[in-house]
Amino acid sequence: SGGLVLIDVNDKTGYALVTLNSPPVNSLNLELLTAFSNALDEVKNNKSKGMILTSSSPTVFTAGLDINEMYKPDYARARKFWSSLQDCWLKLYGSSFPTAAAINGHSPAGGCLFAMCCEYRVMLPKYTIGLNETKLGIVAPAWFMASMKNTIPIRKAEMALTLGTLFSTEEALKLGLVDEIAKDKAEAIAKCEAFLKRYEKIPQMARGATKQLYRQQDIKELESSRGADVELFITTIKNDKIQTSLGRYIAFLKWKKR
Ligand code: CO8
Repeated sequence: SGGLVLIDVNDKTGYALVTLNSPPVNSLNLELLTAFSNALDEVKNNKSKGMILTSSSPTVFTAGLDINEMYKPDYARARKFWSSLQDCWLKLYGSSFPTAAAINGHSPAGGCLFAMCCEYRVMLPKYTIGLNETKLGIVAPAWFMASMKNTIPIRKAEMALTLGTLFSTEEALKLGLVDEIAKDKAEAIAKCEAFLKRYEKIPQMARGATKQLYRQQDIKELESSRGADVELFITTIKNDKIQTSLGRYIAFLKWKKR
């Protein structure tokens, strides 16, 4: 149905299923990020016991940031865009409620970022996931890196980032970038529910505070430098070489479709 982000709270479990619903590939533009940020507020306010993040696309979790927001952009809009991405990361990575991702398709760049912000990842076979920014000639910000360091061994993270590796589901499992593989979306959601259920015996306050304390340093670093981080983004995308890379990448995506 209509909304860019669908929220469906399961009355039995108390978990909110949050579905990114911007066809064809859930590329994260300003509108989708704003809707997602609002959805995260709603899940917090409706006191859901946990959240499962997934996609309505049959083959793509999300294609990451919408490259059109970075290629020859309107700079006022680009500032809002980056700030809304910061909002989403701060809210998702820093949420007190438990989170899991049912990764039912490809999950490059920003898709991998959101998946890594969750505390558990279940992925369908034969898709790809990773922070592939260097392959586009761009640099993942430090807070993207922080989420990866929080997920996989630190040396593997450095190599994955510098190489811009997109891992297959099976490689991602071996690496610990995903926790389980599921044969289809329903099974992925069920496995996420089973993960969230493990917290039912743990006092909520202690659980949430522990998660937030564990992630506090990363959160604080961005919170204290949000304005500078926006300006760094703007300076970066103003660079001619980066514009050329992004333009080439868009052309490549169109070419590979033929
Ligand atoms: N942004 C904008 N449009 C996109 C994007 C995207 N990220 N991804 C796909 N599209 C478009 C395609 O161009 C195509 O458009 P059209 O129909 O007009 O030709 C349409 O969506 C469908 O795409 P595909 O035909 O490619 O669909 P497939 O199902 O074959 O493949 C994939 C899906 C695997 C997701 C593939 O589209 C893909 O690889 N996309 C690019 C993914 C990617 O590398 N994203 C990186 C984005 S950068 C990022 O997220 C972090 C940046 C950090 C900022 C750093 C500071 C500068």
